[in-house]
Amino acid sequence: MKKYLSPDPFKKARVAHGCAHMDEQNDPVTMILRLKDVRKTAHNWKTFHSGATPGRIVIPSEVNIRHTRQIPFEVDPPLHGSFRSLLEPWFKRPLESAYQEKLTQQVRALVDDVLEAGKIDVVEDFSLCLQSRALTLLLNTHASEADTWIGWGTHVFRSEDDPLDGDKAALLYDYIDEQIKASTPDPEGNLYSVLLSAEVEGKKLTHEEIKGIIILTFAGGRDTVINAVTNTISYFAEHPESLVRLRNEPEIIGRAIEELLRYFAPLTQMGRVVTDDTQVCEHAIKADSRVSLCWASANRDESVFESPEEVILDRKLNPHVSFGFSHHNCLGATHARQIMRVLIETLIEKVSSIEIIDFEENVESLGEFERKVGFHQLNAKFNPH
Ligand code: HEM
Ligand code: EMZ
Repeated sequence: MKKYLSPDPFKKARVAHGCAHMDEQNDPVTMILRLKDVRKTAHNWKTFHSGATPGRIVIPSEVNIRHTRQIPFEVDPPLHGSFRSLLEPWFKRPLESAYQEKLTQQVRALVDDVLEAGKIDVVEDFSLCLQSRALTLLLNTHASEADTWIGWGTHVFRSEDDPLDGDKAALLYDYIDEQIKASTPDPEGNLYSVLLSAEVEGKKLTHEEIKGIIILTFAGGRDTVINAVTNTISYFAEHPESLVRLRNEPEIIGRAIEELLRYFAPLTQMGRVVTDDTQVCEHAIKADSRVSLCWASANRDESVFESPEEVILDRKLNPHVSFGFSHHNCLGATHARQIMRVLIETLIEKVSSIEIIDFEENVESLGEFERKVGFHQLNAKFNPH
């Protein structure tokens, strides 16, 4: 069995029913598995809303470990749109060349370290460092902040063994409270200062609203980016010829990024709460129950993607939903795509091969399904040209 593979556990249920049921903390979830249904449901925010009790649309539910509403993630239109208008220009900064140059310097330095180090754990020693350092660019904070964030481990408020560990969550919340209190309003400053000086619908943001935006920026871009980077490394470890191909055909790097994101779907699913009795894929769904948009399954929908279980680096038609769909599509996607691009360009330039020594997969248990979403550990050695 190839180590990089991310097998599709949903195929049978997707083809036969389009839906599946999952029990989760006494709050069951109907999982929506086909691309068309996922898109339709994501678009219909009136019937499938995000503005439920904070934490309830996340699977596993975070209602017991989080009371702050994440913004704009847990807000519905029209208020959602007002927050998006405020945040979008900030989250598009990764398109600027100065931002890309700094990111390139960070990634080159990290790859140089790893080439010298011998055996490393790609998750802890590479992906987590890359994610944390790159986040200092997105927040526009001092580079040394990354060391604190690296110390928190791969998920910012779920501990590895206990997804509902409240103490771990408190660490992040206290840190953010302090950072907001220590900041002063400045529209040209870091994200805290920018938010302190901003208005939405004519009103200054409250401490709790700023906290909700910052928690989401830390949490939403943490394990997702770590999974994307670690899975990408595992793929190139087993496909050194793909690195050679991308060096010879740099014009397909953009497509390769989308294909790796489609195949690995770093975020498996996200929930919605149903506002009225309704139906999805011919199943009756009661008001106030949960459904999930299963991005990972939708990305393998055989009625849309040719050979969905294969990584086709230059795949042309690729309407994947790894970054979600419609109103809540990922605000961090520009940053995440830049990370993938700089990573691939740096590997092409500096690395001839990657040897995997041993690994421990990160497998999610989702009712009847088990899905590999990444690795807990991936010990490997990078070799230079
Ligand atoms: C939303 C995936 C990286 C911040 C989403 C959604 C998905 C997703 C599927 C939609 C959620 C929904 O519809 O309920 C990913 C993946 C990433 C990634 C696969 C990496 C490969 C990031 C990064 C950040 C970020 C780096 C910021 C640091 C957000 C925010 C939202 C979001 C703020 C909510 C947008 C809204 O509600 O309007 N992401 N994400 N994400 N993501 Fe990401
Ligand atoms: C939430 C989520 C955001 C959630 C778009 O996804 O990411 C998860 O990793 C967090 O646990 O709280 O931020």
